[in-house]
Formats: sequence, structure tokens, C-alpha cells
Amino acid sequence: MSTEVSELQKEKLIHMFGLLDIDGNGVIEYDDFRMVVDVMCDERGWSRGHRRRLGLVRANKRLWNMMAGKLDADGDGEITLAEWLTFHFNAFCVDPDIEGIDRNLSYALNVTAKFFCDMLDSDGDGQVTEKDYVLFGEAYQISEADSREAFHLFDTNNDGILQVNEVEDLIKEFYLSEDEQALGNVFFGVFDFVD
Ligand SMILES: [Ca+2]
Ligand SMILES: [Ca+2]
Ligand SMILES: [Ca+2]
Ligand SMILES: [Ca+2]
Repeated sequence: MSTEVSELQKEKLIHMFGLLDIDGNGVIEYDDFRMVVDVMCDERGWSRGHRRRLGLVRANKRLWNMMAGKLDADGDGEITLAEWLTFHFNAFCVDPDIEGIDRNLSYALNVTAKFFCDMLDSDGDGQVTEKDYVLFGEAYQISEADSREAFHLFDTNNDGILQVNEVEDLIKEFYLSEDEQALGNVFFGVFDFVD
């Protein structure tokens, strides 16, 4: 990482913002997060009172509170693209050689990665299957073909499974890598990167 935000990182952040803004109203709010959890749980047939559904809803609230606390600079309950980029740009501009990865960002990343893994690993056995990943993609409006193609790229040992720690690494790579070839870049769907 450098002290500058690369174009690739900027493109990825803008892509991620659009992805998280599920209802497409131009801001990220709690409703966007809630909708994804509802879609995932409905697809899995988990009723409102299902143990894992309740767990996900709780984790989702925690994630939202953390995100709102760090990213919603004016505290109006919505994260705008400007707020989103400002937080990440500031975090990326801390020189990791001197200060290590920015503490706010590394905390946010860990919580975010953990949450996505909880959503992906439906039975909590520490493994994510292709089906889990396709379902997750559907909730974020990523096409099944793209999800399947990406999964096969990620599944480097071809056993049809991603371990949760592999998934966490891919998610962190998505946020942090400046390498255009990094696998994690397509974890949240293929996006057009124009150099
Ligand atoms: Ca929204
Ligand atoms: Ca705001
Ligand atoms: Ca699993
Ligand atoms: Ca594997």
C-alpha cells in the first residue's frame, strides 16, 4: 500500500458502495443491510424465529452500528458516497510501513469480513460451498454465472469448498489490494475497471 489511493482501489470502493446500496437510492442505510439478510434467510427457508436467522439479524445490527459509527460522519443515519470514500481514503492514506494498517480500517474490515462469512457459511461449520456463494451473490444481485466462475477461481485446490479463513483473506484483498490480478478483486462480482 502506498500513501495514495490507487485508481483500482477507488473503483473497487465505488463498486462496493453500489453493491451495498441494495435499494439503489444512492445512500447506504440500515434497510439495505436488512434486505440482504432477509433475502438470504428466506432463500434458505429460515423463519423469522429461526436460530440462525436471529443470529444474523443481530450480527447485521452490530455491523451496521459499527459502520454508521465510523462512516456516517454527519450522523444522519445514511452513508453517502462522499462519507464512504472519505473514510476509506483517510484510512488508506495512513502509511502502513510507519503505522501499520489504520486501526479504524482494520477493525471495520474484520467486522465486515466476519459478517460476510457468517452469511456465507450457512451451517457454521467453517466451510463455504459454491451454493452458499451463489446464494450470497444473488442477494447482492450478482449473476449466478459470475458467482460460479469466481468461485472456481477462488477454490484453488478444487475441492468445492472455501475455508472461512480463505474467504476472509479474499474479502480483505478486495479492500486492500492494488494488484489488478488479485483474486479478491472479484469477490463481490466482476466490475469494469478502466485503467
Ligand atoms: Ca440504500
Ligand atoms: Ca451521513
Ligand atoms: Ca458451511
Ligand atoms: Ca478449496
